[in-house]
Amino acid sequence: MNAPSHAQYRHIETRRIAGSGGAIVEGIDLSTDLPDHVLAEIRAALLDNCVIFFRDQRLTPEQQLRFARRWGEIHLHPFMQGMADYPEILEIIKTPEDKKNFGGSWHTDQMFSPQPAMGTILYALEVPSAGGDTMFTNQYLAYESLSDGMKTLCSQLRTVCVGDNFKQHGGVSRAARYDREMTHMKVKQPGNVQTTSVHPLVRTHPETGRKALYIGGHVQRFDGMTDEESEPLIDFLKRHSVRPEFTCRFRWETGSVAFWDNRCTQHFAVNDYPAETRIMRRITVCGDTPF
Ligand SMILES: O=C(O)CCC(=O)C(=O)O
Ligand SMILES: [Fe+2]
Repeated sequence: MNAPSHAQYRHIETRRIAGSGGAIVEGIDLSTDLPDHVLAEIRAALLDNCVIFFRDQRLTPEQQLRFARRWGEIHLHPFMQGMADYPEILEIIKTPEDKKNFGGSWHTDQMFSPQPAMGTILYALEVPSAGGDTMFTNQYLAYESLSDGMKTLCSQLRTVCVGDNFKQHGGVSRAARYDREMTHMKVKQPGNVQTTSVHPLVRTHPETGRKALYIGGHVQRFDGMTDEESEPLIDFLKRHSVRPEFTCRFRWETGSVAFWDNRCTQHFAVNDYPAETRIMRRITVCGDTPF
C-alpha cells in the first residue's frame, strides 16, 4: 500500500490528509523563484503523495506560470479557451447561474492527448463558503488491489480515449454542452490537434517505476473491441478505482493551490454550491507518452 512517506525533508514539511495520499506542504511561498533543492523536495513530496496542497498563496498569473514552467512545457488544452492575456492559463469559473461545473466527474487530465498532461496546478481565487471540494483517487492503489488474474488481463489491454465523447453524452458535442450548461467556460475548435488517443490500461509511472491503473472519464472502449464488449470491464474498473479508501478530499480556501500528478490519480470537482461562486486558475504541464 501507499504508506505515508517518512522522507526527511529539510526545506518543507508535509502533512497527510488521508491514508491513500494527498499532503499539505508547508513552508513554501510559490510566488518566489524557488531554488532547485527546494523544487527537488516538492517533487519528492508530489511523488510520495500523488497530490500536494499549499495554503495561503498569493499568485499573479506570471508567478503561477513561472512555477509551472519549472516542471516542463505548458500543456495547452485543445478545447478550452485560456485567459485573454495568458492563453496558457484556464480560468475555471462557476457562478449561481451555472448548473454544471468543469471537471465534475472522475477523470485524469487530457487523457485523450497522445502525451497527456503530467500534472495540473490549480489555484483558488474565490471559493464557496462551503462545498466546491476536489476529490482525488490513488491509481497505484487501484491497480495494486486487483487480483493477479485481473492485473494480468488489464496489462494486455489498451484504451481508446476521446476528448469530445459524443457517445457518452447522447450525441451532444462538448461545445454544445458547455454552451448550454456553463456561462464562463468557452470551448474552441481543437484545430488539427489530436484529441483521440490509445493508451495502456496499466501504465508505469516514469519517475517512481510503479504501476497504476490508467482509467478515467475519457476512456470510451478497449482498443480492438466494441463499446458493448468493453463496457462491463470499464464500468467495473471505474467503480473499483474510486473506492473510498483510495481517495482523499481537499477543502479549498482562497489562496490554496493543488498540484496533482495525472499519471497516478483521477480527480473529481464536487458540484455542491448552487448559490455561490468559485473561481480557479489552472495550468497543466506536458507529460510523456504513457507506457
Ligand atoms: O475545479 C476543480 O476542482 C478541478 C477541475 C478539473 O477537473 C481540472 O482543473 O482539471
Ligand atoms: Fe480535471
